[in-house]
Amino acid sequence: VWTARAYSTKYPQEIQLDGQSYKTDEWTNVPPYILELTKRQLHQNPNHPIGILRDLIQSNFKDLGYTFYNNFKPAVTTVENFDILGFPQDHPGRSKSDTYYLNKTHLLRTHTSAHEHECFLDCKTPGYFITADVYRRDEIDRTHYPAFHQMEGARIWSKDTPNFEEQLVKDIESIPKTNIIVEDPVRDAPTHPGNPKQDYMTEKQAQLISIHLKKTIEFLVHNVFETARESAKLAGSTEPYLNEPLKVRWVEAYFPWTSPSFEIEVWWKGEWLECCGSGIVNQQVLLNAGLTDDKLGWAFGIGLDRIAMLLFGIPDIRLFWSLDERFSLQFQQGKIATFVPYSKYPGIDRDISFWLPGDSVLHENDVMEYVRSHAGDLAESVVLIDEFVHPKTGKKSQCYRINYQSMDRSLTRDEINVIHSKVENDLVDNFDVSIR
Ligand code: FA5
Ligand code: MG
Repeated sequence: VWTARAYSTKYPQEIQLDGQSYKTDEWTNVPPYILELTKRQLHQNPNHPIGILRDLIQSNFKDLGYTFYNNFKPAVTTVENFDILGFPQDHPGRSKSDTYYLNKTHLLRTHTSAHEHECFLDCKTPGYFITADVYRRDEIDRTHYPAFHQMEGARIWSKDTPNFEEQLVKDIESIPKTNIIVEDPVRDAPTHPGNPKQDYMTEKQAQLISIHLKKTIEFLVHNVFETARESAKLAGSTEPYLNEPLKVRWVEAYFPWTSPSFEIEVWWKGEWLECCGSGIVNQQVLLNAGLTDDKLGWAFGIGLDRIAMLLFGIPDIRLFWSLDERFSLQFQQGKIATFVPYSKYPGIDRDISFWLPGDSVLHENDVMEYVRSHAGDLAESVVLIDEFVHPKTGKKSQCYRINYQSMDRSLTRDEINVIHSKVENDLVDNFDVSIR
């Protein structure tokens, strides 16, 4: 939550973005450095790892009946990002601590699902893919960045198709086979409370559509990870997992606009990685998009950045945004090359400890934001390392550890001192904390 003072000192009257002007108000919380990121469009760059990964997936699906949308602008309305999809009014995703608002009615999309409705209406093929940059206020570390990329997939049928269930079976059979191993699910999705089969389709239809969805995502994941293995082998790796079939598992999930809902996890180097949320689209969302009441289908949303980190051996998510040629010249259209680090510069840790005022509304993400506003990509990580309440005064104390590190050069103590003081001053000015 932002104080009035933070708002009035930080934001101009109007924000310009993609040829539109947005009047700022008490909801505005997009800092200038985030607006700058919207210009980068990494997924459209054919020689950038994110663009290469998008091309790879698109090429696997090019003859399977999908339209590809890659040009949606990041500013959307709260209706598109939340309401149309059935997000409850009190969903945490709507809060200012999680989402970048241009103003009360417009925000930077937090997921590609914000464009589902327009594609459902526009699309002339059975399915579509949307790739776009998405924005979330979040923690800072090697795998989290306030901007990342998602690819949305969706597929629709009409229940009025002659021999509909036989058609679904045929459509399932037309998905290319993989040798992927599917482990037992952690729990069956349809048993999740509030996540049942929808009344307007039969048990059989829901089952077949779920199978079509899962086989499609397994095919996608299989292609991407097989490419990752080949590339690792070419780079000389002899690790045993490279020769074992890929293992995945389906986990029950909940999304406001799908029912039932599933998440796939992929076993990679000894860990289950959450890759992709999905489910059978709620009929109301299809009706909201202007489709007729005979339509049914599935949707999924996959995060591209963490997968690209695995594919290209990229150790830190910030590198994707680097403008250093030692990074960008390593990647070429159609090639999955393993990133060769050009050097590792030492980081500098700085702690910041303070007492919070009694009625404090300071959120962890606010601290992250101030650090990023002053340090930009020099902020490698921000971690809340200590928190306690004074037994007598009842006052709360917090300590954050900030690691400053550059991808491209050595930092001096003096420049870090300057940045760190600015962070301290901002916290004092805007949140009335007292530095300890
Ligand atoms: C969604 O965003 C849903 N829109 C996905 C969806 C689409 C569900 C259609 C149902 C139907 P989620 O917040 O879990 O779900 O994000 C989806 C994927 O994005 C995650 O599995 C993860 O791979 C990636 N992701 C999420 N947050 C981050 C982050 N901060 N940095 C990098 N990748 C992230
Ligand atoms: Mg998730």
